[in-house]
Amino acid sequence: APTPNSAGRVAFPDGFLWGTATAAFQVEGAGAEGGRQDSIWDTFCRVPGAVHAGDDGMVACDHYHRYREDVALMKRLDLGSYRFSTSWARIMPDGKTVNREGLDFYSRLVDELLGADLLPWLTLYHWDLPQALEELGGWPSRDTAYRFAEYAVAMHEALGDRVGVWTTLNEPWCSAFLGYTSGAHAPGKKSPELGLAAAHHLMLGHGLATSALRELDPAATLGITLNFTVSDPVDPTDPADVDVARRDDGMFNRIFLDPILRGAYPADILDDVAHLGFAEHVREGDLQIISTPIDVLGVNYYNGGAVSARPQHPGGADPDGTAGPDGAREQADDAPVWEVRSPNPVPDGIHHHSRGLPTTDMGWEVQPEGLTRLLLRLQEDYTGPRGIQLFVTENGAAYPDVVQADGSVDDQDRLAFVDAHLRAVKDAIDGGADVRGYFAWSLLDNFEWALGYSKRFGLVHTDYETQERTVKASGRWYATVAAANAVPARPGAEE
Ligand code: PNW
Repeated sequence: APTPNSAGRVAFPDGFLWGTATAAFQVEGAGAEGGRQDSIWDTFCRVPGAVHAGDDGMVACDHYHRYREDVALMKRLDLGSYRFSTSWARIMPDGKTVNREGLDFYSRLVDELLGADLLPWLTLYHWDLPQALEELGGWPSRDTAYRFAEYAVAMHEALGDRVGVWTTLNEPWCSAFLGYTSGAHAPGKKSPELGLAAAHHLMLGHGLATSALRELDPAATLGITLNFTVSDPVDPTDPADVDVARRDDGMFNRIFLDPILRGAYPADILDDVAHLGFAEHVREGDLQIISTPIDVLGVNYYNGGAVSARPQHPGGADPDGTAGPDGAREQADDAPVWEVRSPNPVPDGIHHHSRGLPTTDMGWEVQPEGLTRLLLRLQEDYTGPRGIQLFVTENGAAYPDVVQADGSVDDQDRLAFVDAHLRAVKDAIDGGADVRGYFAWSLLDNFEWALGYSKRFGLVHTDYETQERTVKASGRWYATVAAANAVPARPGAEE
């Protein structure tokens, strides 16, 4: 539906933070340099068939050596912040001993950012657990939560004088359920019980790290980044569909939101997973640690979903009027998100229906208004009452790049995606959501996990042969947004 922000120029509140995001394993390369040892992703990349085309992170975007160039690029794009992650396997290669060379790399990166007036937004964990810790049990083991807090403290000792914003975890849903239940991500385990154990210990690690950082640095800005879905029942008048939407929302969103922000796991989800031994991992005092107050909630949003208790009829048949105009099927061949979006132990029987919306190269439906609804819900039900600020810490789209003879990339599809989602953010702000910034995923095309280098999310094109960076049309456009603190009117729209 058209909103006041749907076509004209849209100005953002003063001080709104504009940035781009990356993650260590996806961009750094230098996999065996500077004392770094294997993370679970290095190991996973060696499993035949685990990662597209056998790709790995040994070189990636060579950001480890090219960080100066990349920071200069961000500066040229008029950005205000860089959201990056630090590699635990670089800092504690054996899982416990601090490696000075690892710390030095991030110290140089932070100095470079500060010299370019970019705010360093540091994420401690973006999925690259040291392999040594996986061998001791990984996230399903309670000890890993305590090791994580030690790592957070070591990072703060090294960088706390220059880094003021600390994110504990990126997307614990992915770490727990893609890593230990569906097996689509490292370490590739396939067990509902392990996924749930990992989920709780990730929460505990978040809480332990947050309380340790708070004690060291009362003025620091602390938070976590979660990935969210917006689950809509296909038929809101059908109690079975409504219940499926409840479970999808519960296992994706509330299982992390509630312990952090309300100090308790959601009762309905505890019921649903009781038979999987979840409650046995939760010890006295854990929830108090997990609910240590945070300052910011990072919101990663790519898409929502229409869910039903019934499968969507394949190929054109549309008995209930829910298939897309192309007779879209329940799970298109090119829709990897639906394969990985259903690894949850409880929600067997959750069927994702296509709504016939346009999709990106990931097969993910483009649904900007879902972001508006998500931010408003978070504000009302979770962050608003606690005075917590919202930041969109990831949003973006994969589309194949067409490189012209002159090297340019005219990615109007990606530009339109970001444009539409920024307008959706502004709709949420206008409705009362306290959103303070937006990070586009991603600065550069990079290692897209199980899909290797086959999917491109960058505002900047990466040539993996030469490591040349070329700013795409979307990147040039995003620079004008950051410089003006406003989204320009769409071509042809009234000013
Ligand atoms: C996020 N899902 O991953 C990550 O934070 C990024 O590292 C990644 O590159 C980006 O989104 C694009 O994929 C996700 O299956 C991976 O729902 C999978 C899902 C969600 C987020």
